[in-house]
Amino acid sequence: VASQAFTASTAFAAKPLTIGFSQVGAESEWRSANTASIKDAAKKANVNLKFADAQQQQSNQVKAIRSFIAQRVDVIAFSPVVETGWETVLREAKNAKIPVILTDRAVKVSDPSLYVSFIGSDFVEEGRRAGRWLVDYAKKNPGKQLNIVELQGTTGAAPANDRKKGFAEVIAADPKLKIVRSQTGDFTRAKGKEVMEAFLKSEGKNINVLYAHNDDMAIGAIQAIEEAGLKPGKDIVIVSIDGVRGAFEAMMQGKLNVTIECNPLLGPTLMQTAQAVVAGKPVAQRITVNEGVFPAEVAAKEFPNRKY
Ligand code: GYE
Repeated sequence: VASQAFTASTAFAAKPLTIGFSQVGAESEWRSANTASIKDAAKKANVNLKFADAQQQQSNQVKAIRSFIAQRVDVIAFSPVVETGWETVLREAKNAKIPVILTDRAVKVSDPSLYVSFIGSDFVEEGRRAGRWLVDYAKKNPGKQLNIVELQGTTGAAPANDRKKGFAEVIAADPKLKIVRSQTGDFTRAKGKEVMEAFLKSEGKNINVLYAHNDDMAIGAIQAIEEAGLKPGKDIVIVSIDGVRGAFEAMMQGKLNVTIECNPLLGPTLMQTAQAVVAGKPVAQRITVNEGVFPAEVAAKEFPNRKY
């Protein structure tokens, strides 16, 4: 239904599409892979890509979207840094009859016609997978209470909200699993390290498990754990999300216990969806991605197959 409003430009399908894309930033290995995928897919699809890096600031994204509207691009795509606060600018795009596609992260808006499609992972499910791995681990290692510290993603971001929610939902089944500290590390290595240092200072040897909303924060935290004289992956069990190369390397060194895959290679699907929308073809409002779970035991075998 939503795509019907945007059929006007179908007459010139042969002319290369112009897509304005507002990226979150360059905060993680995941993000770099996502950016590379989008740029590469645009080139292959002969799409004229106007790429803007928002440096993790919503205000920069709003500015970029307004500039795309002023330039009258064919499609606006963006990965919203946070979930809320988009109604006004998305209505401006709609009034200008420029279709909007969300990639990677979702928005919370009261009017679903403000975007045509959302391409990205199910972050709640990723959080559940992390939780299930830990519940399983606790079953195999029965005994005392397991104190968990949590490194959250960027405050207000869909993957931070949802990964927290899915994980909490699953670990609630086991009273031995308890989150003792939870704080944002903004999805970066530097912040992950800094916050883990603070956790170690206040909780000392009481920490049994680290749950990090992405691999980069886990990698930063691994450094903090080693500097504190502890063994990451052994003294502190570590569960994280993304499945980037750095995580596989950490697993092969025995420093990370499991990574839950989140696929950043959304470029080709974005280009296809944008072309379909402009051609007036119906597109799904929600496009998800298939993803796996990779425990340390399979890391060496899987490493050569990894694409990011
Ligand atoms: O997990 C994290 C990145 O939005 C799914 O953002 C993405 C997340 C990803 O910074 O590494």
